[in-house]
Amino acid sequence: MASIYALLFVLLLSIYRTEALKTLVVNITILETAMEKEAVYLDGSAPAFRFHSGTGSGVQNWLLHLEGGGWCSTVSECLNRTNEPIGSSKKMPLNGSFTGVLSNDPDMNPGYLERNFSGRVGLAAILNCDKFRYFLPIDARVKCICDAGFFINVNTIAGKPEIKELYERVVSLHPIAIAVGDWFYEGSGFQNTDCPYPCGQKFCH
Ligand SMILES: *[C@@H]1O[C@H](CO)[C@@H](O)[C@H](O)[C@H]1NC(C)=O
Ligand SMILES: *[C@@H]1O[C@H](CO)[C@@H](O)[C@H](O)[C@H]1NC(C)=O
Ligand SMILES: *[C@@H]1O[C@H](CO)[C@@H](O)[C@H](O)[C@H]1NC(C)=O
Ligand SMILES: CC(=O)N[C@H]1CO[C@H](CO)[C@@H](O)[C@@H]1O
Repeated sequence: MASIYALLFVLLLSIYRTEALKTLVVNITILETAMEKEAVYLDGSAPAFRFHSGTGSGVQNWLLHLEGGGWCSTVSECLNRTNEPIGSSKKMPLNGSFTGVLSNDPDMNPGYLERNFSGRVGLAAILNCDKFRYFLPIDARVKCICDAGFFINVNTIAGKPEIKELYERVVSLHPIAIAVGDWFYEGSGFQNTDCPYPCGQKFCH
């Protein structure tokens, strides 16, 4: 009986501890200058990030977190995203909570003080790790952690090739997005397939 009470006590204590954990609230920073470099959200709004500086022994270390879920595979799905934080910085909450691996509470995040520069997300971490490396001092230690992004090309339990179809949609939609971007920013030959002036003005189509 005593051990049951002890267990209950530990359980209650851990519930209390979980609730007592501090939440780190961090404001948004909107990077208007990046728009000159054509780095924009899906809806054309300026890119945004949240930054909280390290402390103590972690002051020189960085943890870069890329938000996952960047794919949209149809025009309507992509359009819908322009109304969500994932597709528009205008829709991002002004402040957001840093929890889990981003938390500054050692109880919630034991590795906090040792954090080093790393990216966490699926494919974006795999595809961009070398690019991040390139921007950093040669002696910086870089780790990229991929916590998602592996898709096995097999049918679902219901017998449907969902992953294959999703990839097909993403791959066929993507060149359209590049073409529209190039056309808008007068970047490449896509404009040459456009109709001539006066129809050639931006947003004319
Ligand atoms: C976050 O934004 C709010 C509202 O604009 C402001 O009152 C607060 O001082 C900001 N916090 C920090 C840490 O900048
Ligand atoms: C887009 O949003 C509308 C309204 O919420 C919803 O009915 C529709 O299913 C969404 N379309 C896609 C492709 O997600
Ligand atoms: C976060 O921002 C909302 C408004 O967007 C505000 O009501 C709330 O007080 C803010 N929270 C903190 C902790 O700053
Ligand atoms: C956990 C880990 O790799 N920590 C390293 C982070 O980077 C600093 C140098 O900036 C190293 O001293 C740590 O060992």
